[in-house]
Amino acid sequence: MKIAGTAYKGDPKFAIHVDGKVVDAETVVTADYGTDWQTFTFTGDFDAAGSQKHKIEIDLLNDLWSRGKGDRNLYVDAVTFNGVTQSQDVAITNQIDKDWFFTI
Ligand SMILES: [Ca+2]
Ligand SMILES: [Ca+2]
Repeated sequence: MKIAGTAYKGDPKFAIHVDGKVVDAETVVTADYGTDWQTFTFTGDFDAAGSQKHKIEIDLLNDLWSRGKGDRNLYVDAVTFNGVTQSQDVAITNQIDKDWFFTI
């Protein structure tokens, strides 16, 4: 996944779940949104029980916002799962989880 963030009193952190299971509990994003991106790769065996539908969930763990001062957010440029890329831009600006669905 290709991600950038806006820092405010610290860098944003995210967790990844695939099909409801924790794949990575905490990753820090240091790339500044607007000037840079970071690419993160996570591996695992996700083809459980013959299911071909998969849900990737990205959670912003440490949202922070203060009017006129700063906003800690994540910005997702693309998510690739098993070679399939979804490139819609998704902003994660608060603690609402965002999901990507893949059928492979
Ligand atoms: Ca994109
Ligand atoms: Ca925020």
